[in-house]
Amino acid sequence: MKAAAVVANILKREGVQFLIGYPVNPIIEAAAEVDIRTIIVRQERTGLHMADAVSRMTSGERIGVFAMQHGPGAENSFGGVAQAFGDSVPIVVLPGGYPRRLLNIPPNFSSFLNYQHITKWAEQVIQATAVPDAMRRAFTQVRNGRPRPVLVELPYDLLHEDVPDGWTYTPAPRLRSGPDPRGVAEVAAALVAAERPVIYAGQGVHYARAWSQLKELAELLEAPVTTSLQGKSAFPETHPLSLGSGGRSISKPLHECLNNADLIFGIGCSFSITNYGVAMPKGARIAHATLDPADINKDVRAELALVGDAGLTLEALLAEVRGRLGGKPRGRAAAVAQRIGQLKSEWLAQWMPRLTSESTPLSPYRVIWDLLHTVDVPNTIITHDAGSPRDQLSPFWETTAPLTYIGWGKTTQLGYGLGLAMGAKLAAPEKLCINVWGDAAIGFTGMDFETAVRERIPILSVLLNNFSMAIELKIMQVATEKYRSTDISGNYAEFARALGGYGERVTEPGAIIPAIKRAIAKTKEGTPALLEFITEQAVDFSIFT
Ligand SMILES: Cc1ncc(C[n+]2csc(CCOP(=O)(O)OP(=O)(O)O)c2C)c(N)n1
Ligand SMILES: [Mg+2]
Repeated sequence: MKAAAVVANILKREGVQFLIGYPVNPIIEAAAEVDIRTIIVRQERTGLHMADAVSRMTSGERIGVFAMQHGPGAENSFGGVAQAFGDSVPIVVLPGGYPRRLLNIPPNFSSFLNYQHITKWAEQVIQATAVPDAMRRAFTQVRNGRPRPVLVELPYDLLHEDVPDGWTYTPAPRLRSGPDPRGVAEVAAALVAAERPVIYAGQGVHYARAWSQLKELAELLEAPVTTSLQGKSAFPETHPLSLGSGGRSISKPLHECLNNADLIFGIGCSFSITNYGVAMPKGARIAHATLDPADINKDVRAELALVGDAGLTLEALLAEVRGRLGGKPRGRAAAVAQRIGQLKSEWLAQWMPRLTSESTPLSPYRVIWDLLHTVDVPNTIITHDAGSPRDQLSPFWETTAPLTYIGWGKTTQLGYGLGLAMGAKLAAPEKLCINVWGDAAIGFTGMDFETAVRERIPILSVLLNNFSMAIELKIMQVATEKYRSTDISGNYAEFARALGGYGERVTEPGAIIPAIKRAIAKTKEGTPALLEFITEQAVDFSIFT
């Protein structure tokens, strides 16, 4: 069997249903031969974003895989892999390599060398017989420990060579490790002793599918819960103990409760300092549970720490906390919920004029508010983009079911959201999958709307067109005044139609909801839709300093 066919067979055994890729790479043809659906994008970056969403939306149960050619394909993929590394997403990247006689000779691009710092595992295969071993190593790495991209570079000539009969392959296991029981007792004691604890959940809870354990612990401790952007939807945001998600912009209950916490318990999170995550208050007491010891004491000092899978950690803590509390809550919940509820009403009252604004150009907040109240939220997966749409969407979009929001931002590549929505639709075809982006973001990856049309991936794209990079207005005042440097232009509804999708431009507040309904109907018929809302250059965000 040719090495390319061996790779395809191994992917099949690993449960891979889609090979997303861009030619030339013989693995694409070999995958089609074994009935793995091949999906060809318009540029590598979007394909990686799609693979990324497949992994995220299945909690790593089904790993997204992307294949591209040596040289330009590998070079052009860098952004997609870097984004997955930044946000800790487990994907398998299969670049072709130059033929072995030219493999490591300048100026030929070496994926093995160049991807070292944005993968957790990178291997260059130089013998056809080593292909099964290399794939076993890659899948074992990607399924275990800290989720991050892995890469196997397969030289072009090698892929056409025979792997001798007799090779075998067993799918890689997914192994979990639990926290030290002594540490669990310490953290449980601290949580029980705390008067005003706050739980901060990261995406580790999604990967461990530990949503019910998180809820049980929060309800037992009667503690408010927030999440990182990546962890958003790990806890129902309509729950009386929810503070909403962290991010650059946040809710008032989150700001107040976090700053008044006497203990912050982070579960399945890295606590990495980022502009796109809520900052931990100075001097806060922190208990940090994560599966990656490299995150402990990295950006925040942890008074207490646990290393292990988020599900096993929460289960161990639940047993300890139950023991200490005699199995039931202490009767704090009503007061905690009342305080959160009051802060939330104050905050929403302040924002309601923006969320229900009748002005034109449209308020982006009105578009988001109408969208939230038109879709079936638990059956919708939504993602933001970089720029203002992220900071406008994330605090006001209340998730009610796990894995219904794809939050990101350890690095913030404009244009990421489109591929995420497309990958989410592949992983969860029954859900409405939406990306909300600005007119600068569409400039990066917009051509892949054609991929959504051609590959029958009927997403809903919500474009907030303000003919500007509004988020940059404050910091590019002179360049804007002198040279119009933040201006951009385009008619994206026409663009969507030109690519074979459904496109509609919306300018009036009363037309928002009917347009959303028409677009959803189109997605149900199998046609991707793009709604282009003409919005004001809003620069107001729910930021607390
Ligand atoms: C690849 C990349 N380059 C640069 C940036 C920096 N950046 C963040 S948002 C933004 C402009 C966003 O404009 P738009 O998408 O139209 O949203 P708006 O703020 O206008 O609502 C820029 C340049 C980025 N996030 N990603
Ligand atoms: Mg804009």
